[in-house]
Amino acid sequence: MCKKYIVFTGRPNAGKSSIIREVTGLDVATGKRPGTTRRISKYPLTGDLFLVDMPGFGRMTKASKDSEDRMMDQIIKFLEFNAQNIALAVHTLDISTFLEVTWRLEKKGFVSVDVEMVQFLANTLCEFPLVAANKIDKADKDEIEANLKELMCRISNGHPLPVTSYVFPMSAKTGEGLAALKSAIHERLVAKGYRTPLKVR
Ligand SMILES: Nc1nc2c(ncn2[C@@H]2O[C@H](COP(=O)(O)OP(=O)(O)OP(=O)(O)O)[C@@H](O)[C@H]2O)c(=O)[nH]1
Ligand SMILES: [Mg+2]
Repeated sequence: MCKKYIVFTGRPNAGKSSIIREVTGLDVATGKRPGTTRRISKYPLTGDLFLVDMPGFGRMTKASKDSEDRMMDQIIKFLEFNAQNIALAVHTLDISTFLEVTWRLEKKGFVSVDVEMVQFLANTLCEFPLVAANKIDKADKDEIEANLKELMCRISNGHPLPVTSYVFPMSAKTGEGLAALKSAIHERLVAKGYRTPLKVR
């Protein structure tokens, strides 16, 4: 059997595991501190389909630079090696702090890790990933709107597709926007001929 994967990527603490719990019902570990998911964790769904909960990548307060680099390396290798067998990628980010974090990085001459990862996934998988713009409950509406606008502007850089249909503002905590993401995952899997494991209304 050739395994097929639904992968969730994102920085530490973005809410990957929380979204996986809500969307699939899988009992994956979540935690208040960054670095809860420590290895590439695969969970069987239906048939040959597996869900992959990735560790977070990017700066973590307690991790050494070496272990962060090693983790990023493992994630990149997994994605490149399995590109043909990735049924779907969902990149998760904390939209409530997106601009603040992005500006801080840009001042130092770096590109947002989230923007880089979305573009890396689009290039490696030859398909734009779904983007879960999580934690909308953590800032007011205007701030979230401004952050979403900047996110879309940055990730669509040179991309001809209308990214609005790929970005899902949501909160794993309140459940807002979760149904839209779940439907999009379901629809993409069905379109590719997978027997979908998700129960959508
Ligand atoms: N306010 C708020 N908190 C959230 C939301 N989603 C997740 N959290 C919280 O954020 C923290 C991190 O959630 P996880 O799901 O463990 O995040 P993760 O991306 O899997 O983190 P790592 O495994 O460390 O990479 C937990 O305390 C969650 O309860 C959200 O939409 N809103
Ligand atoms: Mg996790």
